Formats: sequence, structure tokens, C-alpha cells
Amino acid sequence: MSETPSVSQTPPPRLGVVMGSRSDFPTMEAALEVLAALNLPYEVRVLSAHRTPQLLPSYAARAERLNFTCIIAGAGGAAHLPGMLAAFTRVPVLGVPVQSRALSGLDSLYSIAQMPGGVPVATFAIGTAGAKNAALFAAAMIAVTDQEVRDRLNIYRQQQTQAVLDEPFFEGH
Ligand code: RP5
Repeated sequence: MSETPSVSQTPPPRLGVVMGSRSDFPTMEAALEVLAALNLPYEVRVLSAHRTPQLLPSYAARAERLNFTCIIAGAGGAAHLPGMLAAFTRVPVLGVPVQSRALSGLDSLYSIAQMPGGVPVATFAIGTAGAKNAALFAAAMIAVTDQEVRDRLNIYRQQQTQAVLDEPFFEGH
């Protein structure tokens, strides 16, 4: 009896989500939720600019090999991960400053935003708003050439608008 060759139905990841530490996950989860809602396959991993610097060039090469649209990179404190990845690859890096305990994420924000000219990192808001928006930005990039993603993104935006319109209105006295 001949067996039907099994073909993996798992779609290839369109982008990567990385974070400097497991402790960044509660923030970066906001990005994963948006990607899942928009049905955008991603891969996620912890990668540290300081603790695993040797992994950065191979990850950057992997992102190019898999033709990722972008890499969403979250880090806090001395947040070098997005900038270091950007140094190793032309794949656009979307940086998410994670809220730090000592300086509430201002350190993360400045570390990610203040890149030297020539090595760009797109920088988002501190915390979950930034993670969410980085995912939406990634979706918008993919939507430029992908009609299905464009449609899903339009529906997401319409639902968001509708949710505000559906809010009960309380009149003052
Ligand atoms: C950064 O240091 C990480 O991105 C994290 O936000 C911060 C603290 O890391 P842990 O000490 O919690 O592992 O590299």
C-alpha cells in the first residue's frame, strides 16, 4: 500500500519576534496577540545582546534566509538588542522599549531610539502599546504586497473603530 507523502501545512514564519529576556514576555505578548489575530505566522525566541551575543549574527542571517519582512525586537534597560540586530542585517528592525524597573523604560527608549545615522531601528512606545503597534506596523508592511493581510488589517481597524462607537454614552447633569 503506497503512503501519501505528508506535506507540512504549517505556514512559514513571515517575521521574527525576539526579546532580551524571558522577563520581557508579558510586554511582547501584546505583539504576539496582534499577529495571531491577523493570522500572521511568526517565530519567537529569547535572544540577548549581552548574554548571548554570539547568537546575533546567525539569527540575523536566518531572518534574511527566511525572507522575514521584519524583526520585532523588545528589550529593556541597556536595550542593545534591536540596534545590534540592525547592525547585522538589512531586515527592518522594529524596536520595542520594555518598561524597566529603575527608569520606567526611558533608558530602553533612548537606547533603542538613539541609533547612529546609517543603522536604522524603528522605535515604538514603551511597553505593551509599543509591542502592539510594532505588530500592527509589521502587518501594514506585509499588507503593501499582500491583499489578504490588507483585508484583515482593514477589518481589525474597523472593529477597533466600532468598539469605540459602541461605548455607552453617559450624559452629564
Ligand atoms: C534586558 O535586560 C532584557 O531585555 C530585560 O528587559 C532586562 C532585564 O533582564 P532580566 O534581568 O529580567 O533577565 O536585557
